[in-house]
Amino acid sequence: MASPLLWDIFCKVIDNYGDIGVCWRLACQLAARGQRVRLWVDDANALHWMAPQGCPGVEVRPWAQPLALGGLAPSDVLVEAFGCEVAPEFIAACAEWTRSRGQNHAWINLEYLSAEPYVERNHGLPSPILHGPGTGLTKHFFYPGFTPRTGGLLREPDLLQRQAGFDRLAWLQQHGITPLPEARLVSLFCYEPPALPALLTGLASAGHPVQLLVAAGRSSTAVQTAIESRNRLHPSWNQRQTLSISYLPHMTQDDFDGLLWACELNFVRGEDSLVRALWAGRPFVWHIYPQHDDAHHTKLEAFLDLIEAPDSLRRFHYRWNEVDTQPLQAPDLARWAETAARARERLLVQADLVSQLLQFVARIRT
Ligand code: TRH
Repeated sequence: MASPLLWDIFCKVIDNYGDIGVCWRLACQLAARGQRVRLWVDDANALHWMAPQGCPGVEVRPWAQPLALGGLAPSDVLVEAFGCEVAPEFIAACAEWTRSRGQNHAWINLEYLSAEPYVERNHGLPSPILHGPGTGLTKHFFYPGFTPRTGGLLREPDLLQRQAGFDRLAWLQQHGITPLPEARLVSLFCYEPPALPALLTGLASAGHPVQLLVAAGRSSTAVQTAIESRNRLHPSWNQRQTLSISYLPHMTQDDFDGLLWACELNFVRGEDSLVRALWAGRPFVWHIYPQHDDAHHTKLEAFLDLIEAPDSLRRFHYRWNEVDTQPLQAPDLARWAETAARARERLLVQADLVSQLLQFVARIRT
């Protein structure tokens, strides 16, 4: 077995929880395979609830300006998450380590997740640095993805075991959630979809009780706003109280998994929770991170093609993500469950991201 490496992961929190969520998972999964990791982050606040337990082998360091590099042990790999532009003084140090040790310092640019075809074309491409503090180094692009010619998805080696041992009722009880008789449990993690009031009305008139578990943060605020507007415009929208709503506190990443495994339908968003919903294998709806030029519509389409989404799931996604303004139809859980199970099965065959990254780094360092 190759000797463990020292990794520096750089993470800039742009907004939301995805940047740090992905970097934390990556750091922990590397550490679980014997690697040592320094995670440099400009805002570590979310880690207080996402991972209060920390992780052996991962050291969280503040990405201050300038970086405190005095006496820093030379590392072997630099991961620049989502093109976050690593501090020039650190890149200069990497160039110096390469010169002094005569061994390549691997520099990885970890990209955003997409199912679009350019991912396969660009995955693994080198970009030699010809100017500036990193002159002589080569940056490599590493694209997560859903197909064998990409870097794969983050997945812990013990995921299936953990899932098999998951005790749904105990988990719900531990989180103060009492399942109502006959009720469907639905989790909601989203931004501010304009179709949210329509979703709530739809769930309230579904013909069976629904328990909606709303994630902390923007999702909670969005639901409260939507309810106020419903109450104002249609005071009787949930008169029979068939829809009950609970607002969840911020949970650890492990508990967030538990939430997705416990529910019959999961609304997820961004990048990391989408991957977790895929591993959960339950019907899901994705709120894609919106981009100004609507580039996310193409990204959404590529993903829906990838999972071979049936018509009902496509139409739901189009409305949820403002691709169109058609009325929101009721979820078709039976069909969507088949789609989710098939996607999961196919993706589980693929090597996970950390296994692929370790091999890739070993190759480019020689
Ligand atoms: O928070 P997000 O919307 O993050 C987004 C996306 O990553 C997007 O691509 C990126 O450009 C933008 O941030 C800056 O959604 P995402 O990616 O699902 O990340 C959420 C993380 O938060 C995920 O790791 C799960 C975690 N989480 C918890 O651990 N506990 C919780 O209670 C909640 C609500 C989330």
